[in-house]
Amino acid sequence: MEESATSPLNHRREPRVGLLYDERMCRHDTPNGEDHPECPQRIKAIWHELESAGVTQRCLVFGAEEVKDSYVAGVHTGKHVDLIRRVSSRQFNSRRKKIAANFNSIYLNDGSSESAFLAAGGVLRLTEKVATGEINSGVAIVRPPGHHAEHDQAMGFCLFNNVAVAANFLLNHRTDLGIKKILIVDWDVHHGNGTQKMFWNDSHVLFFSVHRFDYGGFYPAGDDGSHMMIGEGLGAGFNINVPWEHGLCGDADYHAVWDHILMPVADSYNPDIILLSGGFDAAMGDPLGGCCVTPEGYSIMLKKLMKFADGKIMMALEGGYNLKTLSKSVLACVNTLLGETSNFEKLDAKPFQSTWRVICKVRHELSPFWPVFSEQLPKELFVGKEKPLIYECFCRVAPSQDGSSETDSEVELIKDDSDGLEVDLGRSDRLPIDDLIDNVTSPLSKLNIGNENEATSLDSNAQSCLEPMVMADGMVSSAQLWRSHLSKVDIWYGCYGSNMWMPRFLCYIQGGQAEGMQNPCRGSKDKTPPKDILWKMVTHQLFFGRSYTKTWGEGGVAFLHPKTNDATKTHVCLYRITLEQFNDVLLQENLLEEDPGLPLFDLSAIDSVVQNKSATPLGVKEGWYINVLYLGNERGLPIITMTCMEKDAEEFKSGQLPLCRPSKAYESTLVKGLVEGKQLSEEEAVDYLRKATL
Ligand code: X5A
Ligand code: ZN
Repeated sequence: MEESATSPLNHRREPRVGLLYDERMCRHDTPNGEDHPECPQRIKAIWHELESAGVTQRCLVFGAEEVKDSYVAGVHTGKHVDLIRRVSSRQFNSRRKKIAANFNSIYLNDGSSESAFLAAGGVLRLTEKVATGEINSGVAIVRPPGHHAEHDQAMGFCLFNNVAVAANFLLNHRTDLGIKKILIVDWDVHHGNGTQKMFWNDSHVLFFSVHRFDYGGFYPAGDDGSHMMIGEGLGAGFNINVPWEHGLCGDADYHAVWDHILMPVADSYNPDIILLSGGFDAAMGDPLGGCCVTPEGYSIMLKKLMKFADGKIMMALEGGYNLKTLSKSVLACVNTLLGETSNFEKLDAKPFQSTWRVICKVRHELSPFWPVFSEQLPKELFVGKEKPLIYECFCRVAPSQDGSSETDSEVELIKDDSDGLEVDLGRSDRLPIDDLIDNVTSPLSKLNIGNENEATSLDSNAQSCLEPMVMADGMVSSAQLWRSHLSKVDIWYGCYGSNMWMPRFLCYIQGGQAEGMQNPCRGSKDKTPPKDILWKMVTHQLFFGRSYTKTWGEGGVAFLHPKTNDATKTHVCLYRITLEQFNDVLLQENLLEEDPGLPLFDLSAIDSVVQNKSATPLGVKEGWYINVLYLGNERGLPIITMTCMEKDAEEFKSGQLPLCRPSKAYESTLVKGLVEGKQLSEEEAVDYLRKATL
């Protein structure tokens, strides 16, 4: 870097930052003026913000030129390039809407084609300038965005994959520049599915994406964004996904991922240039993202990236739909590239517990490829590991300082301290309450795209979202949030007693009373029947204990000895249900009457039962079936069951607790289960149950 020693003030010369902007990219719009979040105003608002702040004068400003077809064809099919080339022409007037509707979340008008070629061309030229050293870094304020576009199709508001076109250009058309390793960082709130696929087998491009995933429920839904997607062939280990389990992630969560995943890997990879898929829809207040990143948060992330590749960074705009936070965030990024060194207040907010879980999963998955990931993370990082998850947060409307109206009031996220643990005011991301509720509940519901298929999928999406209850005292309970999350996780529930008989088990799911039962069940909140049924033998002893139960009257009921014993084999019927349903079964098995508002058995409990083979539900001390056992896994999902505590089993054995034959009604329920489940004949089943004893 040149130091101007002759300058009277001995100022370090400002880095050369290129800005690319071209109003012609505003011509891409909805065909009949319908509202759409990906609107022309987005780039106008950014440009206006940069001008008002006076930063455009400190940068080198470039207009866009249309990309050559041949460069786009490096990552897209010729057919797709031709279609986008021609789709805005008059000959396509009558077919254009239909073509757009055939893609997922795409609109097209007579300006789309030009915008798409300018966006890709702009990103390509600015990237080239960074690569040659003409500028130190660049920001391409372009639209339509690119990272969802796949080799043969437009998708998710994206027509061409602008960043992928530029990366391919450097690697295959400007080999003279000596760029052999490109790091693509995608911090748009959505997964960069298009970019991932284009460089899936390529070790010259390390693709890193951090995005909201919601167990595959967030756009672009499915498994593509999972942490398991690490690339293949020569590209194995060169695709890194960091999938958030939920919304509300903010600076602390992103910085934790930067510090413990992206920085170490960038250090090892040592890229020649960084291309940033800079979407700003993870920004606080974004109508689609539901996350909480601040402009300072983005600055810090960018600053950390500037340590690599000699600061050669080209940022291309992707999403970002709140015009205010979008333009403030881009301004913060440009200032950062210009070398601004304002000291941000030390952010003392803590990452979510789920963030540590995600970080550990990603590091584990990629540790065969990146030795730094094999290092153990310092234990202090996990302070409060046993502390509540996001759904145990409450959002409280704090009385405003000056007593002004409700709309001015601010929201604080605090954790429920009813268990006497410290109240965590760390996450004091401040948001207007309406935004907060909207962002958590309906990240997609405001979208209305002129596409029938999309409309239905949006509806069902909105439905599956949680509905926090606003309570009388102004508390907003996110008690329903845990249901929404755990409803997306499947497990196998292993049954060895009356639940082996499907009609009896269905009472726990759908409510009601099956033959032989003396009481009805209330059922689960989610009445969906099991998605699959399997049978398995386990090496735990089956026995009958207790002498009376509310459901079956006189007689013993089935237990599994919590310890394995290779000499005994027990039939277990596995139902594939959701973790939410498992929680409801756990409640009913233990006759816990009230909905606890919190899950008894959450994802960390699953982690712990898999690791330790046994776990007890959160906060439950009493109950006959509070010992959750891990019985192995089937098709990648854990098999769990519930039985008595080990000390109870010992007491049954020693006679302190009564062992007792089952009643006729109970026994015949188990026989029906084994017979209808095609495991045993009636005689065999009777014999099998008679032999079951401690
Ligand atoms: C670039 C981008 C989002 C698409 C959401 C579609 N696309 N529902 O942010
Ligand atoms: Zn996005």
